[in-house]
Amino acid sequence: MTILVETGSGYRVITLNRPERLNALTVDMAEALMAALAEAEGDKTCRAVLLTGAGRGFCTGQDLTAIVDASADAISDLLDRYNPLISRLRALRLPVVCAVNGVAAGAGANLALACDIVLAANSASFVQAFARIGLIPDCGGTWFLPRLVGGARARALAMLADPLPAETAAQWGLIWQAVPDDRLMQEAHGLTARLAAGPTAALALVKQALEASAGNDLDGQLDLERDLQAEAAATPDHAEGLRAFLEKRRPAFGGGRS
Ligand code: T3D
Repeated sequence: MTILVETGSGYRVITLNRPERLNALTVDMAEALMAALAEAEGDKTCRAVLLTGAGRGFCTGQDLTAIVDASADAISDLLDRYNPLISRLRALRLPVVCAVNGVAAGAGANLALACDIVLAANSASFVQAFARIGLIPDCGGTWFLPRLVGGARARALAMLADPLPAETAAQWGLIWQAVPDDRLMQEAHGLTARLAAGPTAALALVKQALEASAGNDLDGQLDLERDLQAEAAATPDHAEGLRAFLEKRRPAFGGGRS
């Protein structure tokens, strides 16, 4: 099995599972991931997703052994299979936490960056490895990098293809946090459980609003916020949040979503 799926209380853990190849991606694996995300979203009891890797790596991008003799057309066909995975993660109506347990290289780095909140073990690193093999960052790399770390750092990361240690990645804003290796999974589960107990519909609307902001001017974004806020305001979790505030207690969000 190229991925493993575990159902926890309120969330699912998806583990990339080709540890002998540092979880390098194959089309089968991308399709299995797509199916697992669809199942998570379709299960009303699932309110968050945690993505991680088995073994000492997170994911080293395309399995290079599979493309040794591939034509340029075959490579672009391959990206037609991977790109929907990146779009799906961004549009998923559930928060996705990524626990980067080791090296994240090539498309594997950008798979991590497509998630909502990225935690990494201190020993992990992020490598836009593409230039090492004469390619350009794909799977959203050229979109995520300048937005997360600015143009100067994006260019150096993409052109030099040097590993960026997790702690620097956190300092630069590429990821949320770097944590000691032995605390990574505990922290990641804690964060995912916290999100799973949150106002699920509102969190999905947060994703939608932030995603749209990249293509909107301020007026457009203000209009979108007004519309999405009306949707959030109509949820039982908003009513519960207000009641909890007035009653000076913690809210018990049901996470109802359409
Ligand atoms: O081109 C297209 O089809 C379009 C799509 C492109 C998307 C992409 O992701 S392109 C970028 C692909 N990824 C890379 O270029 C990274 C390749 N890997 C590495 O450079 C190194 O493995 C790392 C720097 C990430 C880690 O190095 P290290 O020394 O910690 O581990 P290692 O010994 O290189 O790897 C362990 C094993 O995993 C090794 O196999 P072996 O020798 O024990 O049998 C290695 O070959 C294998 N492995 C690691 N990454 C890949 C891989 N095998 C196939 N494909 C990989 N991506």
